[in-house]
Amino acid sequence: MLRIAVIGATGAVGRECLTLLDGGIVPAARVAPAASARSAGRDLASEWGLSLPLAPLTAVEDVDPDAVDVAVLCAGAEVSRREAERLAAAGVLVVDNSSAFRMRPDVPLVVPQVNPGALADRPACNLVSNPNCSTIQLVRALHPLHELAGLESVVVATYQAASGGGLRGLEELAQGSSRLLSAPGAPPEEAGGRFGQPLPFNLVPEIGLQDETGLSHEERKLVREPRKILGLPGLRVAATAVRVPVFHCHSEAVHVRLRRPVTAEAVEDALAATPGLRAYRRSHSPSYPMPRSVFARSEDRALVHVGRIRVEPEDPTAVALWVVADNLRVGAALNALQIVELAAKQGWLS
Ligand code: 2RA
Repeated sequence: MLRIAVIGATGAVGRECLTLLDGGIVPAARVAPAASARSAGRDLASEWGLSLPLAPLTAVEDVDPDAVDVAVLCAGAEVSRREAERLAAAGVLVVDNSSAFRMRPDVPLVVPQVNPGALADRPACNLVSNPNCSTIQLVRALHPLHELAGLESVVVATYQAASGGGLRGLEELAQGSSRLLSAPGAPPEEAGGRFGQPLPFNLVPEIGLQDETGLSHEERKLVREPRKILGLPGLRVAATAVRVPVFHCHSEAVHVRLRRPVTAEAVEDALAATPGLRAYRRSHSPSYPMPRSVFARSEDRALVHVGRIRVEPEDPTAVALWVVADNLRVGAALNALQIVELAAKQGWLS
């Protein structure tokens, strides 16, 4: 049984981790939640009705590496940069949710359903990076297509929920929406806030700052991370990431060019045969998932949902998909804990 620290426990992803651990996803002897010093001492088990063996919440800086086998970091890149290497150097396996180490060559970037081999051995640096939420659902949909007919190129447009901006993002969408509905004639809100622009009844085609090429931070992740996870350094990826006024679940319109021709039936069968995916065949009604339908049931929040499956009649190497997943669960907490589960199965975790 493992001793697991969840750092950033009071945030949206951290709370998701505790909920999953409470459900027994990883047999944990002891779970030590940590967050900012102002939250220290909170009894999250009674606050949130959890039954797992939960230690009292401590400040991140006070996490004792000798009392922990694994640390799951869900507190943002700044905390990760400050704490991850301290804990890793002391022998703790660190699973980091931030973008801090993802592209470091010596740090495995892992989606257990796609590249489990990346964890065949314990990384010498004791660091494992959890990919970005929109990357995880994308590669889990792309992988069966790559197995079926080889990936040539990908074009993806994402429609990302407010929960990607954490508890503050959810609050800003809720409060801003009710304000707008109660005063429709009010002047438009100023730019700024969690998403840089007002989100209620709006679309914000910029998630993170743009670089000199015009690519946003989120789009750079969508271009670079799949190449590392799929082991396809030359994979061409074009991405547009949009924040949408949806509370939970990211959606993605994906257009793929394959190396070999396929039929829609073969694509549906490949997706349907993939563990952890739910394929919506063209004969289904509806033949597509939606954020609210995915978030409505707990078992669906653990799956990647793929619908609107199309093969271009005049080009059977061109496939289109609509992919929806819970970004806090599939796209963060669940993948991170599945990494812990995989590491434990490999036998090199104490
Ligand atoms: C977002 N993927 O959706 C980013 C970070 N969670 O905001």
